[in-house]
Amino acid sequence: APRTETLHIEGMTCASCSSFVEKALSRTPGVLRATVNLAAEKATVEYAPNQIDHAGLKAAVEQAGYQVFEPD
Ligand code: 9UX
Repeated sequence: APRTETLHIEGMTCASCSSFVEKALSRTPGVLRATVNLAAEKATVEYAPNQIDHAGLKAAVEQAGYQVFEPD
């Protein structure tokens, strides 16, 4: 079954940034749906856990040029 995860993304300063991250996540294999809220600095990602995991989602964001904030 699909899972939904919220990622805290840092470094997005305009609507083009959030649009870019949204597209990057949406094109990532295993991602079913991704929406990014610029003001909230959050991405909501629905994904297939047998195809991608949290680390993979984080890597996709980082490859797009942004950071994922991970609280300790
Ligand atoms: Mo907006 Mo983001 O001009 O890297 S696209 S700041």
